[in-house]
Amino acid sequence: MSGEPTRNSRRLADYRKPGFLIPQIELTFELAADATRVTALMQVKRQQPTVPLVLDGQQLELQYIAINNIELRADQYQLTSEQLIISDAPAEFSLQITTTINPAANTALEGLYLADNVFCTQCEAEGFRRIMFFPDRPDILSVYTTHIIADQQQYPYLLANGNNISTEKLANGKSRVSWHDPFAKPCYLFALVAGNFDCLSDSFTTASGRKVSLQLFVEPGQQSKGQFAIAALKRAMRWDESRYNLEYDLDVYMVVAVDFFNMGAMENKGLNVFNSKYVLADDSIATDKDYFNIESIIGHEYFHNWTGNRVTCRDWFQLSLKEGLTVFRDQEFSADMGSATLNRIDAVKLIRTAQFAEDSGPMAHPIRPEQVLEMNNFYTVTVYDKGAEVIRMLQTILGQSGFNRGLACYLQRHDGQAVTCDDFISAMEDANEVNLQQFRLWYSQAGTPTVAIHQRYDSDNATLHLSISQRHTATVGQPDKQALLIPLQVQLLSSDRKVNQQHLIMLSQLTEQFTFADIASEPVVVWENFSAPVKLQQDYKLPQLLLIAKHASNGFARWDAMQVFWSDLIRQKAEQPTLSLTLPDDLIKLMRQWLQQPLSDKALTAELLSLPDFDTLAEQYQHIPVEAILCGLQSIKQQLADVLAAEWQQCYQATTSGPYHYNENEVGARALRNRCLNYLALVPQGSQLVQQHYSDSDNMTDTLAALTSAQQAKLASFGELATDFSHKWQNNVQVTDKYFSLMACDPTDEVFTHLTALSQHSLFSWKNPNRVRALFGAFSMRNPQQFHRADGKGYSCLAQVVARMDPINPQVAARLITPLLAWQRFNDQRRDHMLAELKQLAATSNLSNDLYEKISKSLP
Ligand code: 0A1
Ligand code: ZN
Repeated sequence: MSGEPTRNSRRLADYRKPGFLIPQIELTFELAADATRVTALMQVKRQQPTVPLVLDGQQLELQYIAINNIELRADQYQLTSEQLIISDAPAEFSLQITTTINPAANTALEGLYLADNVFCTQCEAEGFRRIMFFPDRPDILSVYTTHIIADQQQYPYLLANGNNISTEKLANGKSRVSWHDPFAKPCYLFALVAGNFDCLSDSFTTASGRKVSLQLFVEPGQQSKGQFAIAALKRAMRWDESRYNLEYDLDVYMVVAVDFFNMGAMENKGLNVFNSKYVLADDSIATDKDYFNIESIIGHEYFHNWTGNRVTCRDWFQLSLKEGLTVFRDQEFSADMGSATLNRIDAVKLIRTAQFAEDSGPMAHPIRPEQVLEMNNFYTVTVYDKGAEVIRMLQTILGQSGFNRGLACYLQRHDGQAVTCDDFISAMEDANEVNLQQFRLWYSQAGTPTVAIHQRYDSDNATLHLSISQRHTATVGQPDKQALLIPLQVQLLSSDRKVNQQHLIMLSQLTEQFTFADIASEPVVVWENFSAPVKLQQDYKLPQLLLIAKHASNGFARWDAMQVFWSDLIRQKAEQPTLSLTLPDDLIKLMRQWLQQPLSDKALTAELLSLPDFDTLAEQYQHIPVEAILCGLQSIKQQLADVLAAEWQQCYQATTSGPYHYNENEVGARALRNRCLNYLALVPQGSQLVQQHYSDSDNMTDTLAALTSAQQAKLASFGELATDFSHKWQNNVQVTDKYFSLMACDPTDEVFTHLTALSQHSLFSWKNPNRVRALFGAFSMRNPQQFHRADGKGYSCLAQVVARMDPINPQVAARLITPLLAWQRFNDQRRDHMLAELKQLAATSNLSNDLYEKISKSLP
């Protein structure tokens, strides 16, 4: 069953209700590395007259098929490379199918795979069809019973969804373990794991007093590295109860950490599978960011139990129904666990870089896409993170209690169903008695709106007039757009502080006027919290930006004002490359103040003192001026380092650090101290300080801060420090990933030598997505100097990696190729190099659907 893959896109408009339902299924897995036998016994019920029963199936060997215990003859069904079709299926019957599959050969990590001696499944989005013949679509909900038979010594733990119902020892050293999940679920939530693990056990008593057993499975010997994840899980469970009144529903919640995984984690009912990167942590190997990610992803998967599992998606076009909502929920959780301001800043950075870039590129799609070739290509920042922004706007519009009412109505109304984004909005409308018709456009319209605010202050009448317009540019397949409902949360703030008011302005027209009376003196309009995923234009100059940066009540807005200032300055350089950039005294004065007296939120102080990164700036141009951005950033950074050298030093010394603890205050202090270090590396005394920082460090955050500061400042000591680091951690695969990423960010030509050498490192494997992403993902996403070299060497390096990865793991290959798709945004020379690489890839035989879809959309 091989040959060229089929290239049939599906459309949302073509959705049809299922022809048959499968309310119950009993599965038996006889696990063996290269020939696992899967027997499925399904209860099938016809829903539509005359239609054939169509089951999906890929890379399966059919062994046996019977209806009501009578084996079918070969002429009673049709088998293609992707489907099994039974034309004359009765109205209600039992269907038995046995297939064999080869988990050891499955390097795509979709379906059932064997890696590192662990059998593991990944079924979302359409991986179940690689396990057995089944209508692989999320609107078929079944109650699953799963039996697993395997060698007891090699695979002491045999896990599946739901509650354990029996464990038996068989003859010949095997065991048979059975599971039953009472909640009907779509097949993408099915999971099976078999392997040898250390198990951390804990328990959680729900608000209504039910005791839930919590089990975390990690690679033998790694038990102590699972404590943080378990504690985070308990915090998430408590938070969902107190914020949304949502309790866990099974007797056991299991999490398994595996090193081979395509994404971050997966919310399989009662049996989450996690990339070990987002579970394993202790104070010596995890950075503050790692701890943050673990808590947020543990939360995310747990929150899916209601938003995704109990109420799921009717079809994959509705993916944002569960993902946008669940990202929003995990963001709110993280905001409550740490610095809300920092969380908001980080979320906005992601939108302004990756999401805005996606919106302006060939893969632009609305948060509810309308046409898909390979579903795996739509697990995007648009569906996830812009999706979360859309949910956040609903909360802004309805207020937190109105939003919570709407969510409760949605979950109650649709419990146990597979529904649509429209159903979600209807629940919000009904619970709040509002009409959200115009708001629904956020689901169907792609692209980033630009909102421009023009203000006129009438001092005679003490009145502020705002003229606000929204502009929409065409995106692929969507030339015409309509006005959106956009909530703008603002503060009016005057320099004499006589005016200080909050307003929620609702935009609904392309151009609108708003008038505010009794405004005693001319204010600035401060945009708070990035209340909508738009680009905002206001023409503020330095004095207004400084007023906001100093005095706005919203931390996000203060940071944003600084970002606007730096962006404007770099733009001057881009427009006039010979210009030497000078920094205004008032700005230096303000930065000096922050360094001498940091705000109580030190993490925010660190952000206020940071320049925007390359990607944020690049996104602000239709044609990206690579050199101007890189040189501009470097020149500003050096000037800041020099002019404020004494203050960086003073703040560095004053921001003390005791033994490592992960908590909000100390995370903030480390961020600020390491920001100072990063500038200090650029001044003469810096080298010594960086080395000291490295040798004094008792944690990974400080260690990596020393290493990256040395690397970016091109300090002579960098090589020695990096070698020391790699030796120290040579037996730890997770820290070695950090070492790979570090070396991939070398801003000098040397990086290509590192990439070649490290791809032959004993811990590197092309089959492991974490390794490949650590090395080549870091190179293409975090090393703009070398990746965007004008001679195209960076592009050709990435294209070779993509070509090599596609036959091994198409999902990973398709994610890696993203930066090359944006060729239109670069100058002729870079554009030619990128296009040449894309064309060469396009000509490869047996290109996966994943890559084909992206490349064909991008090529002219
Ligand atoms: N639903 C998971 C993400 C996920 C998606 C696809 C996967 O394989 C193709 C794996 C995981 C989440 O949102 O966490
Ligand atoms: Zn999710």
